[in-house]
Amino acid sequence: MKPVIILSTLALLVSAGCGPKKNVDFLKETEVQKDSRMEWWREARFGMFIHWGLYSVPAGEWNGSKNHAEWIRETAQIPLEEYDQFVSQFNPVKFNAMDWVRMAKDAGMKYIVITSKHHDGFALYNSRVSEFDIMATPFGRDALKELSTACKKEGITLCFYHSIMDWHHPDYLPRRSWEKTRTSEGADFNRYINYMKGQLKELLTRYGKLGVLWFDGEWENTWTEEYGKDLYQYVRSLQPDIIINNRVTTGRSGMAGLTESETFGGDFGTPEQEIPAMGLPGIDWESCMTMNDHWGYNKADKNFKSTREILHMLADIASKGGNYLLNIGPTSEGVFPQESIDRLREIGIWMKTNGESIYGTQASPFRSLSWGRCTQKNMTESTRLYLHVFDWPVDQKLMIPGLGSKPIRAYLLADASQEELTIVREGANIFLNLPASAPDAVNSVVVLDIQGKPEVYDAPTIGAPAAIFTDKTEVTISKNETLSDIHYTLDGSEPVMDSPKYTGPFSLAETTTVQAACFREGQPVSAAQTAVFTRVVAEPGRVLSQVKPGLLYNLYSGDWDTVPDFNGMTPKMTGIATDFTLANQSKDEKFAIDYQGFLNITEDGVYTFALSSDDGSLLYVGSSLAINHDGLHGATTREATLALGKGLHTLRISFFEKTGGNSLSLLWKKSGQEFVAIPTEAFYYYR
Ligand code: FHN
Repeated sequence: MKPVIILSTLALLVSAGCGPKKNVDFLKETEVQKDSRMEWWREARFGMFIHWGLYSVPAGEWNGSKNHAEWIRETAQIPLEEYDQFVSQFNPVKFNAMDWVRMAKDAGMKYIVITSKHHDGFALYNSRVSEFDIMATPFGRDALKELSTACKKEGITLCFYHSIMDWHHPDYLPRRSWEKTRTSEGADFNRYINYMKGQLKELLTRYGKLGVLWFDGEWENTWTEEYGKDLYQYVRSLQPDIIINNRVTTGRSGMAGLTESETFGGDFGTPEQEIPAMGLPGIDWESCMTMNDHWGYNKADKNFKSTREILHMLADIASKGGNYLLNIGPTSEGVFPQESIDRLREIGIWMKTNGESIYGTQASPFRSLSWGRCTQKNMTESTRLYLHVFDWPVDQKLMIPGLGSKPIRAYLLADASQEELTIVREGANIFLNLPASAPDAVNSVVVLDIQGKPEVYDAPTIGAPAAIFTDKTEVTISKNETLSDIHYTLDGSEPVMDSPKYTGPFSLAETTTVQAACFREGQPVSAAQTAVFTRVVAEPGRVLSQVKPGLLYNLYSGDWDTVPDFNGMTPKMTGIATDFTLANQSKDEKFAIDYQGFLNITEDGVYTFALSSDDGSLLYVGSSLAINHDGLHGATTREATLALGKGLHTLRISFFEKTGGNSLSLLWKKSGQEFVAIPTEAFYYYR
């Protein structure tokens, strides 16, 4: 039996030898110091996430349900003593750290973030402060020590994911809501923090120089920003150059993963399963994503992203200045799923030729490119643009819109001879003449060197509260530089220098096509932008007597992949709803709900609806299907804009949940206002 050391705070400080560095406030680091610390990470751009632990033993399946993974103790409500039995079953005899590290390296990944401890509390390494660790399994080897050795040999930076939330340690609070018999009597959260610091000290002093401490599980009400700042200082005191993500503290904005600028947010933001729509200049962030639909191994989950999708995401993320952390969930035998191995190999082939267009690059100088993405590198007297062409132009002419800079040369990155491509300027745009066939079927990179820093004139943005209006609307045209002037037309023709100069918002009372472009010194310097604003007649509302407040709902049980046809089906439950909480029962699975009634519009106008759901949903308003958000997906949103007259409009929301998390929400806004939940008093039904 290994002696388990219970560390008091004092003992903790003494046992750390030198103990945390005294009187160093790492929160007061200068920008120059942070830039130096972040340099390798900003250069790397691409890393491997690994979720591995006891949960790989059940492999996602429990009592007939097959959609679990690393959360299985929670989602299947497995009592502690039952879950602990996985310790005696965890024996990854095929584990080979060097195989894993070489697959990451050959895929072009520069760092590995592996779960030293996930929410279940199991330590994937030899911990002296816990018996709930890998040394208690038949495997009996320190996997992280072997990984550390392999990473050092292969020049891959080793990083640890460590969960603040711990479903196993007696001092962690809160307990799981369903753990009715597992008392929290005597639990001491501060003692848990010392325990967690004890494990972090082991990880930070016995596995060599680490790149990142990737915290997670920071969202429960026992964790605070002060605890987070203290933990940040503690970790940095043991490895001053280590990088720590924003989940060390409590400011993260959900899965969007970024922290409001005024609050402490660690060293980088952590969007999860998503990519910020636009680049975030000056902000370090990393999108972490699964390769299929689960972080931990799920043997039934064959929904793997294609290599094409992954490579496009890699280019998209890099073009926005972010890092891509792509996840692998190894099996209980200690091997990567074959689907993951295949994709890593294909990614590596692309990276071997094109890695230069990802590593150490900065965000694109263009707001958007119709044919792909752009990354850039500052050179001494010039800038190197990497044009990631997803859609090879049929006419072999690649248009770079609004680039005012003087081009120097262009060539295919895959062409070792760097044979120059001809460059032609046509007004605001530059065209590169390309060969007939693309060097890569997924993403062909064209290098364009330009003089100095990029001078880009994005097409102006033409905006109004909505694309439709019932009476009149106000149009605003904007741009993101101050060097040019905007000229526009209202008849759909291409604007020229003599077209009206934009001086401020203007009103429209009829359907109009607005075109606008930027001009400088008498010449067009940006592509033209077009927007159509349509005058419509609001769908009239009805006046009905005997309606009552709320929506009728029918709840059905079943296993679907899309919203079912409810005709002829017998509901399991019916009732009146004033909101959608019935669809937000995170532990329920395989059900559908059909809400029907009326929406009361008190004022003629243009309304935009935002329907969010996990899984699929349909929104009918009045006579039309307003939003089709059907299918299996995470909690995502779709919008629709409608012109509705005063009165009652038929309303129907049909929703289904297969397995995993589920949610449903319906927000609306009037033109020019913010989205809000539809007030319950706006719902009526008729029986
Ligand atoms: O709950 C975890 C989840 O299991 C997984 O580790 C992801 C990866 O970033 N993080 C949390 C969910 O946001």
